[in-house]
Amino acid sequence: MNKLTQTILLGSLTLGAISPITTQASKNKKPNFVIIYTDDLGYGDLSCYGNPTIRTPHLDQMASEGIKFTQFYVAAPVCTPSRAALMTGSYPKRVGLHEHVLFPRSKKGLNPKEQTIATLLKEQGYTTGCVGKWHLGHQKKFLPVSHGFDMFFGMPFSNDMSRKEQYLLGSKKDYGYSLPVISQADTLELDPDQSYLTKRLTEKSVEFIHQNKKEPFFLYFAQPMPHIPIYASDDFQGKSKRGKYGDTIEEIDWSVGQILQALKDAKVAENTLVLFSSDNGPWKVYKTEGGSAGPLRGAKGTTWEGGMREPFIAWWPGTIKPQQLCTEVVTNMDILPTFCKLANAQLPKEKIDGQDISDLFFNPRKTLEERPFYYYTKQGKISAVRKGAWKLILQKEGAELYNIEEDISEDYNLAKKHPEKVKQLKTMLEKFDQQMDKEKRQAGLVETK
Ligand SMILES: [Ca+2]
Repeated sequence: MNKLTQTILLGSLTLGAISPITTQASKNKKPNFVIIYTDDLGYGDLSCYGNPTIRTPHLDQMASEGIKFTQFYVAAPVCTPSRAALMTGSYPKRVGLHEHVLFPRSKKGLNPKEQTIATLLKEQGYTTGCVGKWHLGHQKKFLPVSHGFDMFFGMPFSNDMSRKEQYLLGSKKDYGYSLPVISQADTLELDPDQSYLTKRLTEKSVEFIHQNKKEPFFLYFAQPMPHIPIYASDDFQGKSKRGKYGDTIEEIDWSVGQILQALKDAKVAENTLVLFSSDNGPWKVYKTEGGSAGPLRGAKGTTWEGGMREPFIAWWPGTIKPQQLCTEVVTNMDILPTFCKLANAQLPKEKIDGQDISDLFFNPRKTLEERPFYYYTKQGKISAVRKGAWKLILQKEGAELYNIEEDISEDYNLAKKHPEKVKQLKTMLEKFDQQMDKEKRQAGLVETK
């Protein structure tokens, strides 16, 4: 045996001994994946993240049976870019969808050339379903069915992008459109009764799980709530202590319970990784009809922590140990490479920004190598960077520096005390964005609406 062969053999023996992935692989059974991605739900909206009045027993149980992450970031403080980051594993600017959200008159969408979680998993034999709000382009060439999803049932953009809903909100804004409900690429109806959206979308998701339980599947359940206008069904209206917003969250919690129960009923729970999060922070301008960011400063649309740090719960009975807490800095861009690793799928051919964090599922106390996280504004401008405990945020008046670990609420600006740190982080941020300018790819475009 030559030295190279010895090294390879030893290497694989060591890996085999420590990696639960090998156990999955040896069973030759690819795990199913479910992502439940809510809309505008804040860091402080769930009981298990400290909310004192909203009751979320199913999410609390999911967290107690799995891992609760405390430092999970989304790559943008608004819908479209956050979703682009989730689907592609990249900063929104890299895929050209960093400049605010798409509207019903937008001609842009996620470029069909981009490889998404769905396209990559589909190559591995997965059946893929998207239920709920897409918001990465409403024209046919941008819809989920053009991005690797076998099934789509839901809305192409936000639930307020409708003449009727704007009228009900008392606004004079007119998008000139009604909110469509789409099946695959066909419009089924316009302006659905939103009180029943959570129920209807949950039923579709449960149906998808049962229909595909024999094969590996990926379900992306993009909950359109609690984005304004918020709605809950009769069963939940007036039931929470936190008004209409609490009712809406409690119904989302019910929905999560239904999904987990469906996985148990289909006898696939032990082969399914379920992730729960939100696309961005709470829309506080709507006061009590918006959510809470808990101890975090800021809200949706800002690059303060409250705009971009979200609850993140991972559940995989039998593989993820119960009652785990993970305080590592992770992002929604890490989900794509993590799924690729767990499914033995190829990474995208083009450069991405996320990294595989599957080790944290098996050992939540593991320390990852420190890496920077960059915050872009809702208009797609570079705004802040976090590295380790430090966050530098650019303000009109100058750069501010916070020690996020000691000062979670970003109350105490330490820029004057640590000028070297400010300089170092500012250079890092500028270099990163300049590089991004060189590397960014184009969004998809259509000639007509
Ligand atoms: Ca959102």
